[in-house]
Amino acid sequence: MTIQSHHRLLMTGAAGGLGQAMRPRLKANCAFLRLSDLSPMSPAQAGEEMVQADLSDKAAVHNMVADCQAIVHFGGISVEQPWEPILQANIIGLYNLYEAARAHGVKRVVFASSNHVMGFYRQNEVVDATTPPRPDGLYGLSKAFGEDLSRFYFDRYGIETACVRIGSSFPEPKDRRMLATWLSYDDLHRLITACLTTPVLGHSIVYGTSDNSVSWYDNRLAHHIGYRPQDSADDFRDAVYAKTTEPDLADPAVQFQGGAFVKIGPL
Ligand code: NAI
Ligand code: 15L
Repeated sequence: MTIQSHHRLLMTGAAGGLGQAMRPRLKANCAFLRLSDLSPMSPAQAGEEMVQADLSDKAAVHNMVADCQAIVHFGGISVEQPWEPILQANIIGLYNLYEAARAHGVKRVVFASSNHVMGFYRQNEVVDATTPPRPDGLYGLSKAFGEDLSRFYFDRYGIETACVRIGSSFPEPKDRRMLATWLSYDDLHRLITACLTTPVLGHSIVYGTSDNSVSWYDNRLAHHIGYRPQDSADDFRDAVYAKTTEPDLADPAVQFQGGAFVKIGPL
């Protein structure tokens, strides 16, 4: 299967953790990879283009999106923060991105949503794409807004979006919660590739985790995307148990899916 589905692919958030991890991988998905971030990025290599831009700057976002056929959107505030930066990057910034997508004819977006849209469900509950959101903070709330905004742009303008509710995507799981939420970088790339290549994406919600035995996410309603994880947090279980202490079951960070995020704030 060829994974090069689009001529020019835009990836925002290129200076961040996932942006840096996906940058070399996503070059296989396109002829030209356009990279964007507010922060400085390492210099362009063959097949790459760089556009430094603030998502809250409408004109800059239009310039960033022009001539691209699809977008992988990682840019924005990625943890709980005060309202003002979240408003600028994740609310106004996302509106600017979709308006630019509409204006420039972009038809497919992979939106990095978050497990924190669902953070106030308990770790013994299973959630799917139809379960009502229960964000665990302003950050999770901004991702829920992004999911609704992208649904509107699909219903009204036909722009397809995969809202990927990423669990915890890091080189390896850091704690016991991440044995359920972990998503390897290679599986994230597999998931993005599936979102970019599936014939009909529509507006879809998909949980982004590896093939972890312990899970509170049901991806049954995302089968049409064709994502098959190949890694598993299970391989790290013994090491994580050895370096972490017995969980306090009375602690909300242990009870709820959002972990420590449910206790943050107000900031
Ligand atoms: P990160 O914080 O390392 O990267 C985010 C990037 O966005 C940064 O390079 C930052 O400079 C850029 N950015 C922030 N505000 C901006 C603005 N106003 N204009 C332009 N760029 C701006 O986050 P990470 O871990 O790489 O996550 C990427 C995306 O995936 C984020 O949207 C995050 O919410 C989402 N996500 C990540 C998870 C993970 O486990 N890494 C889990 C769930 C969601
Ligand atoms: C997220 O949404 C964050 O972007 C990431 O840094 C992690 O905190 C992750 O969730 C998580 O829940 O582990």
